[in-house]
Amino acid sequence: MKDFSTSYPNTWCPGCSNNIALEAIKEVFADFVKSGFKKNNLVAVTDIGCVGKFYDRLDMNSFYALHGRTLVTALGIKMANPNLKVIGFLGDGGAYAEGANHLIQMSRLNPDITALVFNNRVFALTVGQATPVTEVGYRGNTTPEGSKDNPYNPLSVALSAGATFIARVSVFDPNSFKRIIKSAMDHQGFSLVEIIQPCLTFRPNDFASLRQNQNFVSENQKNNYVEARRLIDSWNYDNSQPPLGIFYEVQKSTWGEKRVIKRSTRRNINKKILEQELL
Ligand SMILES: Cc1ncc(C[n+]2csc(CCOP(=O)(O)OP(=O)(O)O)c2C)c(N)n1
Ligand code: SF4
Ligand SMILES: [Mg+2]
Repeated sequence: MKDFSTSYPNTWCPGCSNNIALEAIKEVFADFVKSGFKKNNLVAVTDIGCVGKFYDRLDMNSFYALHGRTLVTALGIKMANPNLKVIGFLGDGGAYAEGANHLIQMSRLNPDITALVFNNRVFALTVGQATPVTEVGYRGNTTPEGSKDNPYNPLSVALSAGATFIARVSVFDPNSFKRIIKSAMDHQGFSLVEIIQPCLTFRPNDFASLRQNQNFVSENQKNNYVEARRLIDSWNYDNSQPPLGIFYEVQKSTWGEKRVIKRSTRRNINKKILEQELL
C-alpha cells in the first residue's frame, strides 16, 4: 500500500512475519483514509522491540515510546487531541511484562485507543528470552534447561479489569486480521487485539503449527461476558492451538466521555479562580 510505505530499510530478519502484518495494516489504514478519515489524524505509537520497527515502516504520524509505556503515551496523545485515532503497537514483552499494569489500567479506564499486541512469545529483539506468555519447557538463551514458570493469561486479566473489546488474530489469516483490526479501530473505547505470530529466528518451530491454526470461534455471542470468559480461558498459552476471533465487544462510557465537564461545574471553577484572583 503505497500511501503508508516508507523508503526506510527493512531491519526485520528475512521472512519475519511482521512483514505480512505490515502489508495488512497498511491496507486497513488506507481503507480508513479512503472512507473519509484524515490521514493526519491517524497516529501510531510503537513500543521497543522488533515490533518497534513498525515506526520505521509506516509513513504516518508516529511516536516511538519507551518499552512498556506505549499505552500511556497513546492515552496522552488522545487526551491532547480527542479527534485522533491512536493505535499502539506492542510486543508480548512490552504489553504483558514491562507494561502489564498499563494494560490493566487501560482495560479499567476504557480510553478510546487501540492496542495491537504482537505476540511471538519471546523477547525477540534482545535475543530470545522467555516472556510471561512463553510456555513451560521453552529453551532460550536464559532458559537452557527449559522455562520453568507458568505463563499467565493477559486477555483473561484484561476481561477481569473491564476491557470492552478483546480479540485474537493470526498473522497467517490476512482476511480476519484486517476485518478484526478494522472493528477494533471502529470500537468506541479500549480495544485489545492479540496478534499471534512466529519468531522465525528464536522459535522457528512455531511457523508450521501457527499456519495450520483454524480454531475460529463463533462471534454470535460476543457481547456475552460468560461466553467471553469461557473462550478466553480455554487457552492458557500452552502448545495447543489458540482460539481466534472477537471474544468480547460491549459499549461502555469511554474515559474521555466521562470527563466532559458540565457547564455549571466549569462556571463554578471559573468563579472560584476569579474570586482567588481578587483576594
Ligand atoms: C525499560 C526497558 N526494559 C528492557 C529493555 C530492553 N529491551 C529492548 S527490546 C526488548 C524485547 C522486546 O520484546 P517484545 O516486547 O516481546 O517485542 P519483540 O522484540 O518480541 O517484537 C527488551 C527487553 C528496554 N529497552 N527498556
Ligand atoms: S528476531 Fe524474530 S520477530 Fe525479530 S525480526 Fe527476527 S524473526 Fe522477526
Ligand atoms: Mg515478543
